[in-house]
Amino acid sequence: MFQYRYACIFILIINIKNVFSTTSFEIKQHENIDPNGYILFCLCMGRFGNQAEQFLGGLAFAKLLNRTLILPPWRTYKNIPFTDWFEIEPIREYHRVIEAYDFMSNLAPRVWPDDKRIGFCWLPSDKKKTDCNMKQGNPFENFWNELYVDFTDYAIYQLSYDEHSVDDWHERFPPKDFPVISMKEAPAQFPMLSNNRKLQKYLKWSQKILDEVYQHQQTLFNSSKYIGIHLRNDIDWLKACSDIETYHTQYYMASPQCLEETEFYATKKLCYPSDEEIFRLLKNIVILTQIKNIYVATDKRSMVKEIGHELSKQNVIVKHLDPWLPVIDIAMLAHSDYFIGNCVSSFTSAVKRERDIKNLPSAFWGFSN
Ligand code: GFB
Repeated sequence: MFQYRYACIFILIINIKNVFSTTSFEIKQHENIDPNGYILFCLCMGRFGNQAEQFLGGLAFAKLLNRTLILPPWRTYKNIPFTDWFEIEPIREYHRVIEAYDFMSNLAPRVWPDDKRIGFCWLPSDKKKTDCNMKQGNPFENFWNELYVDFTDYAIYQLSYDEHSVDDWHERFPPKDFPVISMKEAPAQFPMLSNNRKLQKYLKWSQKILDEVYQHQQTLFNSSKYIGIHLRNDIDWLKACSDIETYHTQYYMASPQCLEETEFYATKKLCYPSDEEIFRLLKNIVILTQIKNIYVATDKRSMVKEIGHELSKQNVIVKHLDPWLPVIDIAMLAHSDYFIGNCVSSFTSAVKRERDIKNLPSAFWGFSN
């Protein structure tokens, strides 16, 4: 009898322990999961500058819907985890985010099981959901494959991404039925809305990128002041600029960054400045700032010799790195003491936004000074 009573107490203690540990385990799991749901999208349009503008729009949209943003990988010829280039914590000051590979390994098995993976496409109402083609072609197919995502169903919508549609989004796609809204394209405009430019302040370079920048600054200029210039002059750009004046618009690719509050339209001079314009403006800035070091970032023609020759009286030192990663050029330009860029290029706009946040001076070819 005595032994039986002890055995019962022992079993009771074990059960109580189990109850507590199960409960705390469940709570712990719940703590990680956002009951408001998640948003994921492919940065599938253009290269880094385009992607960065779209990313900031998508970040603003995630906050509007109050869903956690799954930070998408940047897209080059492969997926680059978001955190390879940028820190995650500063973004959390603005909104809830989780890195995409982290989400896929740790939360997707519970939040987004294989049979719940619905691809979302903006399509006109006369289209069917089978027209969504989430994974058709490059980079779409590669983007999702590298995240190990297949879709079992599709949803099409004609909703916009601004504050007027928030209630419609919640009504049509409540988090309990659609825990993850995974979109074919970024829920954002290109060129980006001017109001979202300020979100740049949450994009802080990763330590790895910063270390590389400081190393180059040391090697090239002994860590002294330099003027950074962006020369966008490859053949794709020549083509893109060739008939720009026929559109009579302020909204040609990234051009709102300098034209939006003016009465001017985008011009060829702004888009593809002549060598003379480059020498003219650069010389003015060298004389104005008394900075002799010049860092050239370009996709094609660096003009190192030509600039050295034209500005020989100013004793300039002209360096071009041609880094393996284009974002190193962006970070080098963003950290320069004066910057001259191409108003129509979103590569420049990534630099300019960062400098504006830090109150650093910038100018555009064919536009100022
Ligand atoms: O950044 P991005 O979207 O700016 O694309 P745009 C331009 C790409 O060209 C960069 C390379 O991401 C780089 O890969 N590139 C341009 C550079 N300038 C430089 C530079 O100074 N240094 C280095 N290292 N690389 C849009 C494209 O470009 O132009 C569209 O996104 C389309 O796909 C359009 O091609 C015509 O806005 O300048």
